Amino acid sequence: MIKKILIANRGEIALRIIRSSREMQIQTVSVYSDIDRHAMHVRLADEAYHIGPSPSADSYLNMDRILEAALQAGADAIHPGYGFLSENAEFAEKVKAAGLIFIGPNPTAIRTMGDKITARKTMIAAGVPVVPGTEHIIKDEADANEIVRKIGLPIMLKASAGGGGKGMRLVHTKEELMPSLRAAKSEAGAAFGNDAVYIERYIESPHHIEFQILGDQYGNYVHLGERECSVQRRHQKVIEETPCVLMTPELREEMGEQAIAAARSVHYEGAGTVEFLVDNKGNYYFLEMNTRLQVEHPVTEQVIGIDLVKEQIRVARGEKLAITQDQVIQRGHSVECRIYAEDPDNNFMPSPGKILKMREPYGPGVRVDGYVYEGFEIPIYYDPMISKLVTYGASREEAIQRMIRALDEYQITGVKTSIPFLKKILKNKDFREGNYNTHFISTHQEELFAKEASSTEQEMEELAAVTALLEYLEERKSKIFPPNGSGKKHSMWKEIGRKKAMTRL
Ligand code: MV4
Repeated sequence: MIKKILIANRGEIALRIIRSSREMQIQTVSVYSDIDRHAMHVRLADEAYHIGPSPSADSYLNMDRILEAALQAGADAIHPGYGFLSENAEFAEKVKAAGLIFIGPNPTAIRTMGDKITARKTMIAAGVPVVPGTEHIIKDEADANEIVRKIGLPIMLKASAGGGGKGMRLVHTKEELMPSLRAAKSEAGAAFGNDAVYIERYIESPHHIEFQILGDQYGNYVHLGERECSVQRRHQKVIEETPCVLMTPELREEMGEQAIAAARSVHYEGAGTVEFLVDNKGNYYFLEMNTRLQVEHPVTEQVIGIDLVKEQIRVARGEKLAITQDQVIQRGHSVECRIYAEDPDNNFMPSPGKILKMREPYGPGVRVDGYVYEGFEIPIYYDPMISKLVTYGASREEAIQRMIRALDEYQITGVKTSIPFLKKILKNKDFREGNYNTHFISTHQEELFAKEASSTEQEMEELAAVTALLEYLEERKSKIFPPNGSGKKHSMWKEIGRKKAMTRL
């Protein structure tokens, strides 16, 4: 039984987990750092424990403090959310050793998929197609030459301890190979404390398509369809959608089965994601498996009609999957936009600060997974994501049109946001036609970063906020000092001073 869950996270995902827990009548415990004392996840949980200073290394990554809070609160499970400790095998082990349930896969699955060379080996053994390349760590320069001779150029050098684009290097020519190899190894060593590097053939203009899977503790699996995540900037996803425009029922069934094979090979339990690169001929290759609930999980929830957090909890408490593959039906279309406190006109610099005024969109087919409120100050210490705006529609066209409408309604002042940039993507012809891959943003650079449109919009928002404030002040002023009708100008400032003096008398 799970009666009380500690959520080892913050922000929108902490709220997301609190909500599902509450609907299941499970108590919730939040943890928070110094700066998050007044954060929404602290307010919405049944209990909250302070776990340390603001930097995540001292709080949200502090395993012992989190475990201490869990034991003190009498929680029987820990949900790690995404990021932070969610893919840390050692943490999953510690949670178990403390007699608690880790809401996630077994530590071995996390470890296997966390090391990208081990993951590749495991996939090859399971018969899942991987990008042609090495099955082992590159031993030396001769080894690298031999591999390149076999698979040809261009290739990508990737850090085994990396993932998500960290420590990657594209190599076009023989001359670049050795310097790139040396650089990649030293970078990986410095960044991850592990300089193991492997080689993959470079896939030109691929799509990033991932499959959501769900497994229980008894070896039952279903896949919940795909998400198209090719709209990325510096390996950060910007827009995700499901279903994917280029998917066919046949390809979906085949890739879904391979995703399940990947999960099965590591006895995966709970919700997980298998990422693939898909080329324009429909060839697909395993890339990575994410052993956590992902940021973009809501689009799957919208079209499948399932609550993934509840499923994670049910699996963790030992229930069998309630659905079989033939009961999984994708209905309609869903799009997610990640709203960041970043300045698209200034190289996406983080724009932390206080939310002054905010009006969030709602209405048919709109879901906002957020956590900020008016007066909340977005901390500099963590990811600057403000919210995820998710729309649902009967068709792709409706979901996109709804997204544009919702973005038009969305008003945030106090910080710069990625909203104007998102609108430009949604209005782009190629995006509208579903004609895009991982190069989309760089291909449409000029159009998407055309300055006037977005800065004008931002200025209009600011002007609207200032106008609202002036009108409010004007209204208050006329209540306190009704117009005297004499038409004679006098200093309001002096008059306020006199009134203050009067009240002191
Ligand atoms: C690749 C690739 C082409 N060929 N691997 C980037 C993130 C990381 N998950 C893997 N990435 C890539 N790996 C081979 N063998 C191209 C990318 C890539 C990419 C992948 C998904 C989404 C956006 C991307 C942007 C640039 C490069």
